[in-house]
Amino acid sequence: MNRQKIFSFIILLVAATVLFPLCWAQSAALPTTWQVNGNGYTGLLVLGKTDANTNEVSGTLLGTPVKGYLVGRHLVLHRYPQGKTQIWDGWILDPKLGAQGQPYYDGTLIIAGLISENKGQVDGVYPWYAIVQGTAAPPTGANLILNGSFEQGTVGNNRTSGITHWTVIRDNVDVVQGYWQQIDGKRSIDLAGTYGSGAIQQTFSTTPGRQYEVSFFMAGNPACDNPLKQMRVSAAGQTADFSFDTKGQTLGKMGWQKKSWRFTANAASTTLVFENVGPNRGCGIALDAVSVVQR
Ligand SMILES: [Ca+2]
Repeated sequence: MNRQKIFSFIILLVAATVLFPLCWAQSAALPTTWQVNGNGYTGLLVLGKTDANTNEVSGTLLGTPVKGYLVGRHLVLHRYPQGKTQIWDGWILDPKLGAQGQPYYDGTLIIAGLISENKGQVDGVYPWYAIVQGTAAPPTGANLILNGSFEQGTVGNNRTSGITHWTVIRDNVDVVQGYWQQIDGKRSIDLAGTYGSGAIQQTFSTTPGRQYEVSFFMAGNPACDNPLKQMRVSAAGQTADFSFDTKGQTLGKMGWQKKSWRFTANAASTTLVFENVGPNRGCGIALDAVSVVQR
């Protein structure tokens, strides 16, 4: 590199340093909803407002609350899935100010960066990316629930977080594979796990004031307990009760029924809860194929 080129490069660097924050300040507001798609992670990143004094930003990432910092275009988010610590460290890029990375994208604003896992000892660093959707609302008809068919995770008795993207919030539930007649894929849930009466939940991004339709398949474990199984579904402070009579049903003929229920969101994220209710402990409501769609 000759002197003139070095000089030009320094001028460019200084100009970029000065202009970068100005351009950023003058640019349109940062989109709040991003579609995450990379390294096995699919779902939404919803960013809240950045604190102008501290640069702190919070939001939800793949349905779980996250906190972090947004300094200029540098975004760092901390996430705690299943007892681990993840740091999502990325840059917001666009074609005009895309000097931070290779402009391999088609002009869409993106976040590109790394995920590192566990504090201090980095177990793995993976490239990731998120593509902006352009609107706060996900595409109509998209299922907002991840692993709604319970096919990912640990089979058998689950007390905490063995079911990918779901959290067991009370007692325990069973992920059933091969035991009874399935309705969607290879696995489904018995909401009353071994000697328990459990509850599971998942959080996802919503638009306040919008209506959402929850759909699922329901049956009951006919092998023990009172034949009448009961369940409460709740979201955004609204609830609905469901029951299923296993009289006449067998493990080979479960009698799965499709059910749906609507609620209205009152916040930027909503937690959907399925809980087994009533006296049954061990053989409760069977649940599968959960979906939530914005109406
Ligand atoms: Ca399933």
